[in-house]
Amino acid sequence: MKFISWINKLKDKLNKTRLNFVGKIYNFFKSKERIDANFWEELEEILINSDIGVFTANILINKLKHIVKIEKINQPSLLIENLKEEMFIILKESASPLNLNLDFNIILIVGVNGAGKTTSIAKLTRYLKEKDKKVLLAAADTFRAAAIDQLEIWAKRLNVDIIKHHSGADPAAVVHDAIKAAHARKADILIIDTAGRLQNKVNLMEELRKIKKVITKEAKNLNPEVLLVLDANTGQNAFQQAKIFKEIVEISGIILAKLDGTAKGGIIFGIASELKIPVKFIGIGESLEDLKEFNPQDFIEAIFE
Ligand SMILES: Nc1nc2c(ncn2[C@@H]2O[C@H](COP(=O)(O)OP(=O)(O)OP(=O)(O)O)[C@@H](O)[C@H]2O)c(=O)[nH]1
Ligand SMILES: [Mg+2]
Repeated sequence: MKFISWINKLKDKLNKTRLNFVGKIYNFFKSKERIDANFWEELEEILINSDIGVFTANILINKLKHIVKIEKINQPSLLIENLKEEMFIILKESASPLNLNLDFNIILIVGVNGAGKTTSIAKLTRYLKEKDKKVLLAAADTFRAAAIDQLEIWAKRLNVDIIKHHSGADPAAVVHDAIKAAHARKADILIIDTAGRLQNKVNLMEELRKIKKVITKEAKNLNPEVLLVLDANTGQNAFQQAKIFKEIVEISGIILAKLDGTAKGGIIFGIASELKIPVKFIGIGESLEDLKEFNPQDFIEAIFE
């Protein structure tokens, strides 16, 4: 019963992607009578327009062409299940859960302004608290004046400690103090909020490099989870951001925020297949419970049914 209502909620939240993306695919497959050159061309166009990206659209088309040849399929509508299966495989191959097995872990949150970093940190804190983890927050976005206050409000609401300096302080120094505090207070997980000024790539690179250096030094070679928060509404732009951040810092996973109310959910396939970065969580609303572990099976069910 619980499972059914969860899938329904996900379906509801992914409504726009379902209608605009998979809905178009369904209509197309149903309207076509033959599988010919024209069919492949039009399918490619639909996939590319759905923010899946050229690279991934071509992978899917080639796989379907192969299936048509091997299984001698001649009716377009018979191919829908194959497409669904291939899309599932793309997501499944890149899936990888958050590493929670260590005694102590650090999650570094990066992403451009307004992507949803701080909100996702609050949601992630709630998620981890439910797993009985002791969470500590570090306000290392010292660039925007209100950023520290915003994180502090969440910390109070969630009843977790926060390490902060004044606005304008060195983010790496905040991280240094936060790691020391995390050890002293026996926290299980330290989550670090960062500033997302991609406009100045050199500064950002320098800032993240310094933070990583502090982590390596203070946390004894611990390999942090580096989660990039992307706003699903930005479609192909989110893809470009992921590419740029990947050049700056080793990204271990993605939080795809704001999947509710966007028709651009197709971007998730491009990220998984072309960038090979696992989507670890999806954000499907503004409240604390609106962050879900990404489950490829549920996602495919929700957009295809
Ligand atoms: N609908 C919806 N809104 C979201 C989601 N995640 C975040 N938001 C909203 O997006 C806005 C920006 O979120 P923040 O968490 O402040 O983004 P940020 O990346 O920390 O922004 P900066 O600190 O300015 O870089 C807020 O109004 C959030 O409520 C989501 O999954 N769905
Ligand atoms: Mg923020």
